[in-house]
Amino acid sequence: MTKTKGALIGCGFFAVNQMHGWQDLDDVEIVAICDRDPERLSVVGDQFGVERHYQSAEALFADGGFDFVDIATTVGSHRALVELAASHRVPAICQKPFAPTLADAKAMVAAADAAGIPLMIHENFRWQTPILAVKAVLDSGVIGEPFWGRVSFRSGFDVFSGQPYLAKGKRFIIEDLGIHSLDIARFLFGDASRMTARTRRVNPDIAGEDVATMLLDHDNGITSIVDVSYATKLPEEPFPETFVEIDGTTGTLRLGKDYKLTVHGPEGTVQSVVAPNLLPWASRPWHNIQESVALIQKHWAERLAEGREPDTSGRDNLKTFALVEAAYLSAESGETVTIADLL
Ligand code: NAD
Ligand code: 89V
Repeated sequence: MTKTKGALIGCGFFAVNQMHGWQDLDDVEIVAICDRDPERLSVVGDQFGVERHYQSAEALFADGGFDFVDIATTVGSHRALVELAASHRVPAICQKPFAPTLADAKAMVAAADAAGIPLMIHENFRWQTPILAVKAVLDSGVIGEPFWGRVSFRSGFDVFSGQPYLAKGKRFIIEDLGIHSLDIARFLFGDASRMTARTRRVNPDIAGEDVATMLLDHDNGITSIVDVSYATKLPEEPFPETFVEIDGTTGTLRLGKDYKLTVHGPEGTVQSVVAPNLLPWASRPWHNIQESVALIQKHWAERLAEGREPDTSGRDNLKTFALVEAAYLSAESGETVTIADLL
């Protein structure tokens, strides 16, 4: 079998999951890795048996020999790296958040389009098994036409020990975590036209907001609430579970703690557990996110082979990123923001 060859840029905290995800795919091989930090290059190179190491992305692309690049660096480098991939006409995956600003994200989509390469944002939360289960219930029609929804992520988990940069940015929870929740809202309820948001910083040791409450008007008339918090101290820590509530014209759906799904419809109530699979390399409580990494990367490999745009393409993700930008604008001004004014 001829394998699709990939290169990974950024060998930090999260990239290890991405390397495992690639290793799980029989028809993909990561042939080269790149990180400015030689120690991370050695750690990841040794763990996954990758011999070609680069400290500069320019040198990696100059040598070439791969069919796509997986960019797993933090947001500040995303635009330059995607534009570099485009200049070499190499299909690219870029981690979320897409870019520091919407203008950067638009420029990245334009660069990929001009080069004729696919660009996928690694927006994996919609690929979580429980979220896919919720979508399947909605599509089945059992709760009728949804008219109200809530996507909620409230936790007191210490994310700063694994990802210290999260404590330093002026923007925190909407840009890092709310971005996933907003994408889930789009996935379940469709595109949104207006955003109203309020934010707070509860933790005095960080620079950005750690609580956000967002109200979305969706194009199809659904109203949803997306609420996120890293300042919520619960008796049982739910990290990293997303809870979902949906009311429809003929029933309701609730996704709650420990992945319990309750669907109430005209025929009665069905309860089930829609827990993610614990992949051999995964560890609790991250296994839900880790499985979604494997699933989105499988999706990329399939779409690349078929020559079709991935679901979370750069073009699609501009609409999620616009909600992030709108939430910050709304929280700052106190006004409702019209999404079309940003796109
Ligand atoms: P990290 O700081 O641990 O790792 C980033 C690595 O990239 C570092 O080793 C750094 O040396 C390297 N790097 C940065 N700029 C570079 C450049 N220009 N060239 C080469 N190497 C460079 O960060 P992380 O926690 O692994 O996060 C990386 C990205 O993944 C972030 O955008 C973060 O938001 C995202 N993330 C996504 C999820 C998810 O579920 N999708 C979860 C966690 C983190
Ligand atoms: O998924 C993420 O983007 C992570 C975390 C779950 C910690 O917010 O940064």
